[in-house]
Amino acid sequence: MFIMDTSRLSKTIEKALNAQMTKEAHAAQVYLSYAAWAADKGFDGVANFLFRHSGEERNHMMKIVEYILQRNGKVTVIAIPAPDADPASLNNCFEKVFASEVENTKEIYNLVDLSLEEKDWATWNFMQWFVKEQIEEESLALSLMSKIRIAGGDKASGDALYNIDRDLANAPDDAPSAEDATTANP
Ligand code: OFO
Repeated sequence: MFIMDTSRLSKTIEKALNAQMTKEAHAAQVYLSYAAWAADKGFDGVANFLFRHSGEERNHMMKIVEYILQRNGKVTVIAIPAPDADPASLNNCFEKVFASEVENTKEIYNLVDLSLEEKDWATWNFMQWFVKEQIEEESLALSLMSKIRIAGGDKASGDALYNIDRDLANAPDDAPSAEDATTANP
């Protein structure tokens, strides 16, 4: 009997989306581990910021799960690789956050490339949300790095670290987007 294939994703795209779903779950674990590290070191503001960010990464994972299901593809949940070692300092923590965002951006670009190659415009369009999100996430990570660099990097004083920690407790989850800027409100 002929059984119609109702999946709207090619096997290659389905595999790549599942891999990206696991990568977003991994990013959530990475932020979770850095947050727990920061809380343990007494940086409660940084911890709060990173815990919130871990939740955002989990939302990204769910976004991909929902898209695969919507396209009638198969979601494959596998083990999430463990995060790497704890940061050595707050400076190192922010450097690691930036590196992990850049790494994730590369993965997202690969998926965009693949959807372009396959002319899968639905997936291409879906992935544009992630392209935009990564601009914000990289810019947020860069601003963390420059804050601590100005404060003296690994040699930042206790006072400077205290101020950074206090600021991050109330920092917004998202960096402002260039697309929303106007001349009056750059
Ligand atoms: Fe999922 O955006 Fe960061 O990594």
